[in-house]
Amino acid sequence: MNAPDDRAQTRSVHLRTCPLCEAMCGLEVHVEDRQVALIRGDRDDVWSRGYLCPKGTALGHLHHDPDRLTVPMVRTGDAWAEVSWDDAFARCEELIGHVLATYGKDRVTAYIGNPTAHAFSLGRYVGVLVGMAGLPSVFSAGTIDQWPKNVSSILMYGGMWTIPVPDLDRTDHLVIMGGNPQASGGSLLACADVLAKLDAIRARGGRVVVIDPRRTGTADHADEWVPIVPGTDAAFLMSVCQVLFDDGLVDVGAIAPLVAGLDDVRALVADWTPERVAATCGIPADTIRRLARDLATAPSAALYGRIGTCNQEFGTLTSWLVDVVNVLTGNLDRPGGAMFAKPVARAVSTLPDPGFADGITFGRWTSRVGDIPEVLGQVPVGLLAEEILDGGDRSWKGLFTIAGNPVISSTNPDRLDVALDDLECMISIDNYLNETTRHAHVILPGLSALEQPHFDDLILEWALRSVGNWSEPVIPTADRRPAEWQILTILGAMMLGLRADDIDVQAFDDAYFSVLAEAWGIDPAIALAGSPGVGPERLLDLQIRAGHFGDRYGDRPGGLTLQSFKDSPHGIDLGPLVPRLGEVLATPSGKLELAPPHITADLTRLAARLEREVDSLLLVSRRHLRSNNSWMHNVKVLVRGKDRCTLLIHPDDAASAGVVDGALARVSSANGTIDVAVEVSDEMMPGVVSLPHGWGHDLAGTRLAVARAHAGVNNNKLADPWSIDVPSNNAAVNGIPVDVRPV
Ligand SMILES: Nc1nc2c(c(=O)[nH]1)N[C@H]1C(S)=C(S)[C@@H](COP(=O)(O)OP(=O)(O)OC[C@H]3O[C@@H](n4cnc5c(=O)[nH]c(N)nc54)[C@H](O)[C@@H]3O)O[C@H]1N2
Ligand SMILES: Nc1nc2c(c(=O)[nH]1)N[C@H]1C(S)=C(S)[C@@H](COP(=O)(O)OP(=O)(O)OC[C@H]3O[C@@H](n4cnc5c(=O)[nH]c(N)nc54)[C@H](O)[C@@H]3O)O[C@H]1N2
Ligand code: SF4
Ligand SMILES: [Mo]
Repeated sequence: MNAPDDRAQTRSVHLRTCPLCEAMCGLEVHVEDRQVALIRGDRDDVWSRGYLCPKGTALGHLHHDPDRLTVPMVRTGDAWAEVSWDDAFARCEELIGHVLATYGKDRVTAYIGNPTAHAFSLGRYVGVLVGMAGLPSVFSAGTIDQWPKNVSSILMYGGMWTIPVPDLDRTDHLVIMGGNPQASGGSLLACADVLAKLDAIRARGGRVVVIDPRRTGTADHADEWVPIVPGTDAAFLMSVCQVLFDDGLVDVGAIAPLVAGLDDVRALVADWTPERVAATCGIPADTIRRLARDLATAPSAALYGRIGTCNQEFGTLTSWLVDVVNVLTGNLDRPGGAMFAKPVARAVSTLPDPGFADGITFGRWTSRVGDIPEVLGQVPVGLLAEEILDGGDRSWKGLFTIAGNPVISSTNPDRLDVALDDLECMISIDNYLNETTRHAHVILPGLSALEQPHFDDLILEWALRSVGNWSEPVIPTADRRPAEWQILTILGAMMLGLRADDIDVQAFDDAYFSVLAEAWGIDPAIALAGSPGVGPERLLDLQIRAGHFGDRYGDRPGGLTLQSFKDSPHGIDLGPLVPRLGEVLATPSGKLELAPPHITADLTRLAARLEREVDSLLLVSRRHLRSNNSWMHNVKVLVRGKDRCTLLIHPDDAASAGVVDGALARVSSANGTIDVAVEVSDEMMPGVVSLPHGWGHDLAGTRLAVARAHAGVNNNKLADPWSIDVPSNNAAVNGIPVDVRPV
């Protein structure tokens, strides 16, 4: 757009997709003299129609944050120096050269953080660093997030990102378990303004149910809130399936010829009656029966589970059962049910893993400490600290962190805080000197969101519609700083033993581009000739042209190219979800595997849970609309107002514990103790308390002035790093037994 408006000659208005969450809101960014003057929703955006949240308006504050790094930082002892890019890369070369010569590349790993999935250049190129460097394995925020869903998806459908999304626009009945889109904006469910969709379901006569230990802001938009004991969702869903079979309500519908394992499921759930699980889940048996029947008898229904169903003891079983229920009730792959998105561009991260060519296997190697079998190439993120400190002659000596802050976000934070100082080469690609990057030898900052183009990648795999939106940079960088894709390529090449001066970024990029073209069935020579340039923008052209709606470089005349999106500044909408299970299935059998043995084997562990008495309070996590994991607490407008890092507790529990609203409570688990302000509220079910994650900014040596003044406490100090969902290696940070008492 870039049209000057009438208020000031120097004011320009730019359209830009917000990269902060999966809602992908279209924004209008007003800029005056290189300063963001105003951000508001773009009412003509084909996807978000003007919707935005307070974080979207913070993009300007993030860009102008005086604490945001814009030049590389090199640490010597406790002293940081701002250096030139040449000097920073020279130091990286020295550090990498040292670990390679002394230990070899098998002692180098990476931690990949959440913004990677949202960033234009990071998301498309993080695999370049990992692949070129030949890292033996990596850690990521994924194992304290959605790994269980990745496991159930790859085993059921053949792709770890083949994740069905609830068709909010057409469903008659929606059940949300362990997700709070009022705060999160929706997750593994890309939709702008989920709450409006919930209101619309009810307005057209449908029903919305929220199953959560907390009566959330989302529950306020539902017909019914069903409190559940944390970590017992799988037991609940087993009994839902039992009712469906017992009542003769199972009808898989049109996908029946594609489904394998229905009889196995019938046998597995047979003795999971509602009466058997009711006390454990805290849900009466007749309520379970009613919820099951409602799902089966609604004209269409979708069951949706998110992080509360993943970051827990039985994450994989629950993630699997959510899909099983959608299948049994005939709601998988039909309008109004749970469907697979048809993205406008191919996602780099959905390429099949060559390691699974002969079938999907886990446990190909085990963790360097504790012998935990890998799952989808990762072991629990909480073990990173242990593997640095106690890995013996296999301990990690080199670490890249890429847009991640595990000292706050991961379990085992105190040990990690110590462990990172043991590294001989730690290089962070990050925009802040924070709790994690303060341990780095070098920090290489990326561009701010407003300095780079944007077009989502992975998130489009679970978007409610087939849409795409191209954003030009809003405030191009004044200096010639490398973008993150260049940084990743250079570091990858250094891991190959190349010297900074000898690295030909274009040549590596041509090679990467060609590999992807080939994988998507396009002749690399034709693609290279048809998409000139370099980097993620060129790659995006390939992703679009090789995709479902693309022109395939002339083979499909009239198909889309990147230029199509550049010509449509408010985005292109290619319609709602369409049934496409047959097209997405990539399992070895070619069928939807309804009862994967890797998952069902875990039912013995679940059965044992029914025998376990719980007599302490259980701690769960929560999010807030004005916060984003650990890294946006440095934005003044977002943290002002009342303290958000509080312990939510039911009035009865507060009375028994002797704690009062506003006063400090001491919360202890088997792993740690923190002191935190109490917020008494009947929005918590009795027996469960809640803390947000992402806080604890009081550590020395960071450059986060605002966050430090609103430090809060780190709830992950209470988590046990060895407490995991076994089939996925995902952290079980929901359902931690804690003791609460006055300070
Ligand atoms: N107890 C508990 N713990 C949790 C969770 C929970 O629910 N409960 N949730 C988990 C979840 S779902 C996640 S995803 C993880 C998040 O875990 P992380 O990804 O490790 O943490 P973030 O706070 O997202 O850290 C993001 C980092 O990226 C940097 N950054 C931001 N934007 C950019 C960019 O554009 N480029 C670069 N190079 N750097 C950037 C920030 O400065 C920050 O250092 O936390 C997990 N931890
Ligand atoms: N504003 C904001 N938006 C965000 C983020 C953020 O930090 N802030 N983070 C982003 C990221 S990285 C992610 S992964 C998504 C997550 O998106 P969501 O999954 O929507 O995350 P939450 O808002 O934490 O909601 C999780 C809910 O699970 C409930 N819960 C906890 N344990 C259990 C359990 O055992 N069973 C059940 N049924 N419920 C349980 C909690 O009470 C909470 O209401 O949000 C993304 N969006
Ligand atoms: S909901 Fe907020 S944070 Fe998420 S994309 Fe929209 S404006 Fe950005
Ligand atoms: Mo996440």
